[in-house]
Amino acid sequence: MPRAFVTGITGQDGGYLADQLLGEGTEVHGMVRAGDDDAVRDLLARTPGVVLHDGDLGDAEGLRRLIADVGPDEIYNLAGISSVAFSWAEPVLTAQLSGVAAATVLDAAWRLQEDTGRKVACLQPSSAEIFGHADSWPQDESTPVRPVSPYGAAKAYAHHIAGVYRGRGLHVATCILFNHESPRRPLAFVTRKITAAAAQIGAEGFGVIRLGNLDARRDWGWAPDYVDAMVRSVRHEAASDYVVATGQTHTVAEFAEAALRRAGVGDSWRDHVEVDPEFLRPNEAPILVGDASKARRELGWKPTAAFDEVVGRMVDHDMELLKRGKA
Ligand code: GDR
Repeated sequence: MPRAFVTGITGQDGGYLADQLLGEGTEVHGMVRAGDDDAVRDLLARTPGVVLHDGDLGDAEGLRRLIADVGPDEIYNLAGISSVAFSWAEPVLTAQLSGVAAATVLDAAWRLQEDTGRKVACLQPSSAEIFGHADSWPQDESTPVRPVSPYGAAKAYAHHIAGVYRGRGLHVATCILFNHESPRRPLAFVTRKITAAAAQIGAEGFGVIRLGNLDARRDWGWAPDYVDAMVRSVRHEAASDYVVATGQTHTVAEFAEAALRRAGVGDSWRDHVEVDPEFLRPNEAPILVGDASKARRELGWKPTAAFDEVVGRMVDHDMELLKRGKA
């Protein structure tokens, strides 16, 4: 039975990854931070089969020891700062956890492979944010890396160091993930912020969603699909970079409209959206949309849910939470 080691296992993607890997018979080990008790409880309730280990991305020596002790066949490095907005407030921490820590993980994997003579296959989740103000779209694996946010810069470093270790003989795949959503998305991200508020407005008939840039265009997919691409790329015979995206782009305003309509607000949806400068970022890409042809061709991957379904599932979930008094 293959053994996987997952950092960031308590996050949205980590949870779906644990589900998928356990479901297909992989032994799953996850690293959790001390004090993350609520997230650990939720994870164990959903996926009781995971084996958890205390660890911290910031503790390079401890992480190295943990990877050597667990001795995985596959490593998924999902931990780090995932909020682009937060990265503007904490650029150094973001560089450490979403950038430099990738070198620690990959170096530990490489040493494990050297010591045991067994293949260790790794997944580094890259981000569409590495493209920043791209000159063209859709973006693909050949689009120049030119980030415009601290998060994007950190992920660009991690993307490049993944290539470095691939060149050293380690199987390191990167999935260049465009936005991917689900009911498990925290409220800090625009989609869940909108769907949770839309459900509330739909139920009460009043209320306003305060948002930042309504014109930003993003490519929103269904998170479990993106996790499936990660597993496929780790298990593919050759390691490579893969854009993972739907190829469809919508503005934040269109997301809000779709969510509010789904919640039953109808044509008056515009009355429930306001721009609040607090949520504007110092700089960001106007349009991110990905061309996942290479993942389709080489991995046999394709998205299973389009924009309307993603919005619908999230709003329905938030309406259900409200009904059960759990919002
Ligand atoms: P993003 O996700 O930064 O694209 O990163 P987020 O949902 O935070 O923002 C998407 C777009 O919405 C605009 N926006 C707002 N964003 C937030 N959070 N809150 C608001 O009120 C708001 N109003 C407008 C943003 O400016 C942005 O344009 C996600 C994360 O999952 C990353 O980890 C991942 O790498 C990238 O997607 C691809």
